[in-house]
Amino acid sequence: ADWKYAFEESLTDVQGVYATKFKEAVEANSDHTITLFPYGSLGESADIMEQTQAGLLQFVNQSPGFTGALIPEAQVFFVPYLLPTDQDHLGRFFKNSKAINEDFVGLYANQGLELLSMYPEGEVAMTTKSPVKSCADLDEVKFRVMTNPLLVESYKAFGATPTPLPWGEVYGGLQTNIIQGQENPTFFLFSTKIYEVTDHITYAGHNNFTTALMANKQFYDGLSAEEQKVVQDAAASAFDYIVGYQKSLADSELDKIKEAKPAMTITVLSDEERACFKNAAAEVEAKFIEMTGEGGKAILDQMKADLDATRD
Ligand code: 6CS
Repeated sequence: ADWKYAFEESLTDVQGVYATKFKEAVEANSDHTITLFPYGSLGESADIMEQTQAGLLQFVNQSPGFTGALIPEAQVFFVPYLLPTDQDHLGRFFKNSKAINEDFVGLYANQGLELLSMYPEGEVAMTTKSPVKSCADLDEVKFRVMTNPLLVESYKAFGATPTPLPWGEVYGGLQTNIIQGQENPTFFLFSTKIYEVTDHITYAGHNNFTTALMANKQFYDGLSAEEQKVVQDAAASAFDYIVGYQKSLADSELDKIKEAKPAMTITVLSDEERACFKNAAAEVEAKFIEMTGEGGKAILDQMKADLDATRD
């Protein structure tokens, strides 16, 4: 059969490269084909999730930044400084974590979704119209975030005025000054030309962009054991590829931004300058537990244990 797979980025972005690897592996190992639907072809992130839950699509790549509204525990990815900036540690964590590979699989299943893979897309950077050296600089800044209640809490705790918006409104919103800042991994700042409508890039090390591939569960459960293995193996090989692929991507794409816009200021905050962002983490973590209760606390604790276990 021909299976439909939608994702939130272009074909040449990280999600598109992952999707291409997944498609190649499925097509090489079965007689099924996959049609890829990049960002925009079927609507926003929320639309492709709806279409997958309704069974119109078989696969969807959606980031917890959007899934957090559906699965509150998935908001855990927005507790600041929970994930390490070290790419090798991150790769080991996603591959081996019980929270990711068992606990979240159950939570997604409750929403009719078979979670196939969670993977990193790179350290998140803030891009703004005015320089950011501390939380105080975010005062009065309308800062776009993905539609995720905990991410709203994060940016409140950082001192900004969080504004949840779908991706399609971000470039125009910055252009017309409805918002004055947003965050995303470096490669995305280049590929979507967000550097054209912001003047400052700031790295606070507060997060790494996580995303997830899932299948409609009814569709997945209806596959033979052999087909399920093809799907799982394809997700695993795409995962292995993408972890290496995105490792040096932030550096190469930052160079392209510098070349495209020499006036762009790029700041890596010092430990001292990061203090207010780090202090906000405890407050956001408490909010997460308030929102998700015992179940959320259990997954947070499991993630911390998994992160410890995968350190060097
Ligand atoms: O900020 C966003 O909405 C988007 N950012 C990335 C890196 N991927 C997809 C998502 O829609």
